[in-house]
Amino acid sequence: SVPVAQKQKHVNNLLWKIYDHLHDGELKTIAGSFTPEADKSIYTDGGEAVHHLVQELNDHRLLEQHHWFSLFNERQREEALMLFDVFMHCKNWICFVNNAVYWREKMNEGEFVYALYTAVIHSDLAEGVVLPPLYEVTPHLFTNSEIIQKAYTAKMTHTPGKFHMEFTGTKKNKEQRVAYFGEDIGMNTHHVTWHMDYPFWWKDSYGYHLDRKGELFFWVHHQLTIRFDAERLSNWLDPVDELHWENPIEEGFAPHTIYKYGGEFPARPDHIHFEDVDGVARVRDMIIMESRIRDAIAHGYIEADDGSHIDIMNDRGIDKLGDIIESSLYSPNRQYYGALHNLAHIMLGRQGDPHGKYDMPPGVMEHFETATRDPSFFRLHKYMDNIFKEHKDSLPPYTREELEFPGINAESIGVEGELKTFFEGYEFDLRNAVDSAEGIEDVELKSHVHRLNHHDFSFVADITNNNRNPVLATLRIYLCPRRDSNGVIFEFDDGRWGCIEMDKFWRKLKPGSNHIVRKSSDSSVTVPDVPHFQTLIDAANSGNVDFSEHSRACGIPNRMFLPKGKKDGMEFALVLTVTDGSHDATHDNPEDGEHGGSHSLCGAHGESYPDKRPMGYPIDRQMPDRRVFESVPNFVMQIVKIYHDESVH
Ligand code: CUO
Repeated sequence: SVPVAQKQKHVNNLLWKIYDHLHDGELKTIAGSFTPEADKSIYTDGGEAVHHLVQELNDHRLLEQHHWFSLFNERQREEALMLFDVFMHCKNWICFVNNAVYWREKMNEGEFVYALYTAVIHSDLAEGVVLPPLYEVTPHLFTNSEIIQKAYTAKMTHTPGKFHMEFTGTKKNKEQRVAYFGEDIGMNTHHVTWHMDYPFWWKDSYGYHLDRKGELFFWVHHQLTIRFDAERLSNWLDPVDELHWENPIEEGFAPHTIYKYGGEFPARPDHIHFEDVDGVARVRDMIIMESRIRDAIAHGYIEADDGSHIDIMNDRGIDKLGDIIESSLYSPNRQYYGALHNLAHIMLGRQGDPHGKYDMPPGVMEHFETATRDPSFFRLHKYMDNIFKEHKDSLPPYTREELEFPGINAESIGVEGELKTFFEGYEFDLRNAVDSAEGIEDVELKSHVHRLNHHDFSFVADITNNNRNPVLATLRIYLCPRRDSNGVIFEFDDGRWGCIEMDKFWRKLKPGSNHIVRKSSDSSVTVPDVPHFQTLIDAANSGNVDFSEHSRACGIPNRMFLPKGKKDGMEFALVLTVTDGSHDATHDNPEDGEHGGSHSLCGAHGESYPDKRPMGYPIDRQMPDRRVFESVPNFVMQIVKIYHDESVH
């Protein structure tokens, strides 16, 4: 079998300068004589998947190279998935890499990158391989056109350069104050990776079931939405309002981003009304889908395509709702409920040219890499979040018995160290943004960005176990903005929906008092920075590729763990709930494993979700009587302040 350092090297070289011919001589040699269908015994399906793709190639049906790619384009997605299917049916790495080299030269580059990323994530053959950060593979989707143009000039004049990337827009646009969130390269990596970990096109025949995929869709986007609202509050802005099909979109957007091939991303003026989009959907269709979904919530059941009713008035209802709203292939009735979310992305992406009069390429909303740059992303997701909330609010509040943990007293929750945010400079590599020109050597090209970070700290908790025996406990920590943009304290039931999940972990509690310290860097919602592409190249060349902490790129960047504070402090309620781990935990000995670092938002790769409770428990359901929450001895709350250091580090 092939050592992982070798595989890493292959993946690096396949992705380096994706728009150029393969540089790596070794890869070219191993694939030099490769014909995909020559030996069908290298595939688990007898070569069926690859036969399909070869036919498309021979019939000249495949999308050309040097053309934009969007996952939301049905035909383009179909082609990318044909290649994904080939990778997933390879019996060994040699088959995988040979096909990669072969199809890299034949297929559209965007399709190829997408197929390779998703296959490396989902195939056992690629275990241990770390994917380079997409912002250093396809930088066009993560930086603005001004930077790209400067990089080209620098390359042609052979002058190394570092270019300062500004956030899109001007001070005249209030939205610019929070652009650091929607345009953060790490946040975008989290978002695009989540959609690769949990693709809407996933079928279990690829090898396994994606546990609670629909519920994760709700939860990961709910967390994005309320994190964005928390950032807005710290910047003196109101929370996002939901969009609606019959109302103006309000914010326009000028993306200042450019495709490698395909021109500028289209812009959209302020205050326009939704228009039907030719070949996609009518506004009327969107309203019908929405009302069918709202009816399902009101009735408490979904109508499956075989006419049966699926009860959603329980903990699992949210998972089914997520499936129908996104919609994924897990949806029990795509015919009837449609694809509200996916179509909405396209609808929003096309509002600048709804009838295709100007032959514009897809908008930023039509790529998961770029979607959060557009303020309408958060309006769209707030709209869907409110539909999910309608369902959650239709469930009965938790009873005292469902919240209690007999014998357990949560005495205190607090912080060791200071909750302090700041902006810092960070550089990433732009060399892959520009073409290799004959006779012109690579020069150093970097983009310099400002990004949010915070000082390290720990959560500290004291818990008394009055039972005679040790118990396994699930600790959940939430951080909830305390005041609205006018400084008024949130009503309890409004405030709880805005709670940010900070951590979830398991501990054995011995009888008596337990002092628990949990480092901010250990959080179950975050991941560290993805290693630079160059770091991965150097590591593979030296044969030293232990990147175990980077096994996944899905997760909020740890430096954005804390929402930005204010100079004089911004108030949050810090909430700890301690519940019975022997009831909650899916896996044995959950206190030993971390299930891949970011399991709260991204699950445990290929396994069942580690926590049996609904995501967001216990603040996911309405709480008409706050006294229940306050009187349960295993819950505790503390007001904390997050400060912001205004000097840039
Ligand atoms: Cu992640 Cu709309 O689902 O972008």
